[in-house]
Amino acid sequence: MSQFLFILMFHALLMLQMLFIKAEEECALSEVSKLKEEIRKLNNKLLVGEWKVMHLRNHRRFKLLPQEHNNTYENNTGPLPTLPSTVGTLLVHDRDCSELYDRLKPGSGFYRIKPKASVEPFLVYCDMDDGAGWTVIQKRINGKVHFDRNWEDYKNGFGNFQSSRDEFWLGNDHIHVLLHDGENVMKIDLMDWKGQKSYAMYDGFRVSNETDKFRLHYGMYSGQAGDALSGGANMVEQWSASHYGMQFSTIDQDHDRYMQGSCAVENRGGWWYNRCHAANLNGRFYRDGEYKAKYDNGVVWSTWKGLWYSLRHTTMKIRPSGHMDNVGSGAGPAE
Ligand SMILES: [Ca+2]
Repeated sequence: MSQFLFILMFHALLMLQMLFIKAEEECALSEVSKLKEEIRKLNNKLLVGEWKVMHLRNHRRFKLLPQEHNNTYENNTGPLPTLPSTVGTLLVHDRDCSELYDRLKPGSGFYRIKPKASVEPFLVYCDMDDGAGWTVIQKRINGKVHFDRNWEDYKNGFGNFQSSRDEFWLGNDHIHVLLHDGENVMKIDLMDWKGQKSYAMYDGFRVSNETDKFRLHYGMYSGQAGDALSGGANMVEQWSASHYGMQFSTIDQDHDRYMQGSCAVENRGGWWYNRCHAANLNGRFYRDGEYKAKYDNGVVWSTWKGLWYSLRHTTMKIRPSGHMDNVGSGAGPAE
């Protein structure tokens, strides 16, 4: 009997031990699954973080520049920001390149500016070699960047912002905010394929906001290349090609006055098209000057070289009218 009891107790103990081990295993398994869930959440956070950094880079709200690249004053005055959270907190930001020029008189290069308190700082190329501080909004120099882009690209800006030979469109939102306050001048520097330079200037240059489709306004023309923005010399040309008061159009948003089609699609660029243009600085980059195509879709300033000549270099740059003391060298894009 006592032997039977002993066997029974032994089995009971064995059962208890097994139950205990099973409970421990279950406990460990739930711990493991909890840990796995934590890892999954952290992985998600990491992915979201990476996506945010990529998004910020793409929209140039901050930019990592190589250390050896020393033509920005930020490199000379302190460490480069490496995280988006440092933007706007560590550095002094000027409203535009003219304010930076007045404050520090640095050389031409890329700098962060902050035109308005409510706007995140963004990177611009400052042309400091043509009288004073010009904020460059467009540059064509080698045809490496395609300009037949959609509305979002033209709104946010595209191209490269690292070397003086980089091509870009600063972005309609940025251009609008740069021009929101006071009177501004726009200077357009042009160069043909023989190295000949010319320029056009407009005072009272304004671009409305996205609600009004970035509509273009400007005042008096001056310069050497002719008033192509107003459509040329005669009334018929002006009726069809003046860019004054036009809304911005891109390949996916047609706000032009050409009822039969889309000027942006025909002319391969985003611009203030009418029916369609006498100036098409965001057009297709042809490498030989004179070109043949179905449409006059080159990089065109018609009052200087005609509709069938595509320019080699173009720069569009702006600054407040108050900085007019030493302007109009006609030097063109700095090389
Ligand atoms: Ca149309």
